[in-house]
Amino acid sequence: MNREQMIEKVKVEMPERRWLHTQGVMETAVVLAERFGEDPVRAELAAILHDVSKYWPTERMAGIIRDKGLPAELLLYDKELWHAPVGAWVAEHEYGVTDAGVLDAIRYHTSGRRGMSKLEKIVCLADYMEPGRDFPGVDTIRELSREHLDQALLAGFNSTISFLLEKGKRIFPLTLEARNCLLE
Ligand code: DGI
Ligand code: FE
Ligand code: FE
Ligand code: FE
Repeated sequence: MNREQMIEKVKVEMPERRWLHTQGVMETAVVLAERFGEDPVRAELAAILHDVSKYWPTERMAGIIRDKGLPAELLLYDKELWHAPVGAWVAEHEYGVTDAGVLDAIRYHTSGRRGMSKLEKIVCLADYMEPGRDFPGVDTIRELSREHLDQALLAGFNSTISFLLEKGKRIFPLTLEARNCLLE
């Protein structure tokens, strides 16, 4: 499947506003890739597909997690986390993506993980700071991203963890590990 075909297929999976977000992540990921020395084509590909299953019914995502051998532990944490690993599965099996690094960038774009690759960091950070995002601290993240990939991403994880604490929600272990790893 070529880029244009992928875009047409992804667009109809989501409402207009989420497609606008996806375009923002695509543009931002390309800029960050050029800035920090990653392949912009791979960064854009991961960005196109990163939220592909975001609007799937919960049961459809849970079905993929159960039936395709994704980590069952996910089912114990916030449903918001599920679309990332499910998206990686969909990218591979419905869009024919074979680049394991791109699949991992999709898989870990929400949670992060210990020892993230540069591509994973770029997609996760682009998701935090694309132009349509507006949350307390986003401008600090954008500012940090001019020079410091890790510090910008750390600020992103800090903001997510604070948000989850405030809401009294569970925190997925990979997010804590991703943050701790950036502080090592
Ligand atoms: O899909 P997006 O909205 O573009 O962004 P995302 O994939 O980063 O999803 C973020 C949502 O996931 C946000 O509302 C917080 C929620 N979430 C729930 N539990 C966790 C979590 N995010 C992280 N990183 N870690 C969690 O444990
Ligand atoms: Fe997402
Ligand atoms: Fe994210
Ligand atoms: Fe996103």
